[in-house]
Amino acid sequence: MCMYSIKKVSELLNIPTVTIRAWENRYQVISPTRTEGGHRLYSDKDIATLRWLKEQVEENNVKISEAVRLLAQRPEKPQEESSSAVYDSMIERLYEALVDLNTQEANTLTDLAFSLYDYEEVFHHILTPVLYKIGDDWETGLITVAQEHFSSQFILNRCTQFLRILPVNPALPKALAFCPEGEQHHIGLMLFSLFLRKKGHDVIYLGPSTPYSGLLELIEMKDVSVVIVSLTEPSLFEEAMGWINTCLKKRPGLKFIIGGNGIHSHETLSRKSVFFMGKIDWEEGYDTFIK
Ligand code: B12
Repeated sequence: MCMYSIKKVSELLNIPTVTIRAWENRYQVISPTRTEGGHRLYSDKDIATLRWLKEQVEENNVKISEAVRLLAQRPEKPQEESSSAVYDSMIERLYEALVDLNTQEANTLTDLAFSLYDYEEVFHHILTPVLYKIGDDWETGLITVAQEHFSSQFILNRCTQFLRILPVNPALPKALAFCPEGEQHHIGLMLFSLFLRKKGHDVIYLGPSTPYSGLLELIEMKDVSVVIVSLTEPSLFEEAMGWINTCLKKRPGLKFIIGGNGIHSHETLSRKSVFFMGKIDWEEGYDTFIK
């Protein structure tokens, strides 16, 4: 179970700390536990109750005293906040900040997310869904290209910061990560590179639209053992497989990990050398293929 400080609850729900304390003292609607130092700690259930009260006051124009009375009368108390409900609210607020081109608010929300959750949870359950929503709304014309560019650039910047600070263990196999020429989408590549960096692997990150020419020489020169490829555009898939086959003929010991929405499994390639990885099975794939 997650426990949250009053500051986190305040940021998460957008309710001032003084209001939270007032509701608690005046109406005893929630009873947070205390740390040894006496600081309040709120549960998911407390958060659900506060969120429900806030909705009554702000959306239904009900006075807080009346909202508390209604709460007591409700046959069902607000459900304990599931992580997915908290994720949904973060996704919604970050999305709003990004399409409003509000860097400060977007940074505050992202900092909050990183302080509440493990960073992989933030990437997979908050940042990726925000980008998918941005993509859907851009496709239907709800938001502009500028808003989409601002959002993806913001998220990419936040991810790059991690790549700089994570320490490298030189004893682990070295990786090289790239998107083939023509492929601009590289946030998925960045996330998987961060996953490997967190394990301690050195990752040479080449990023989007990288030409194949000269790559194998670079791999040999830098003693790379694992090559990471990300593809969103399906029409680039066959060429990528052709290049991998050529590499494997020259360097049979190389390993390739391929992911992204543009890939589909390829039976002709050896499963020992090439691993097609999905969206969430990274730990398992890592254990069976790289470790
Ligand atoms: C941001 C974005 C862009 C940015 C990219 C910026 C950047 N620096 O990456 C820019 C503006 C450049 C762009 C351009 C285009 N885009 Co765009 N873009 C998006 C958007 C909104 C988000 C993509 C993203 O980063 N998602 C978040 C990441 C984390 O998700 P992901 O890539 O799926 O990765 C996950 C998994 O697939 C996996 N994964 C990915 N790679 C790898 C690699 C490995 C090894 C592993 C293990 C796993 C893995 O892990 C990730 C976590 O789950 C999507 C919307 C969407 N639904 O994705 C559209 C989207 C991908 N774009 C689309 C289109 C059409 C385009 C353009 C053709 C538009 C145009 N007409 O110019 C161009 C193509 C450019 C090119 N040649 O590549 C379409 C793709 C349609 C298709 N082919 O199926 C989408 C789906 C939008 C839409 N709804 O129509 N885009």
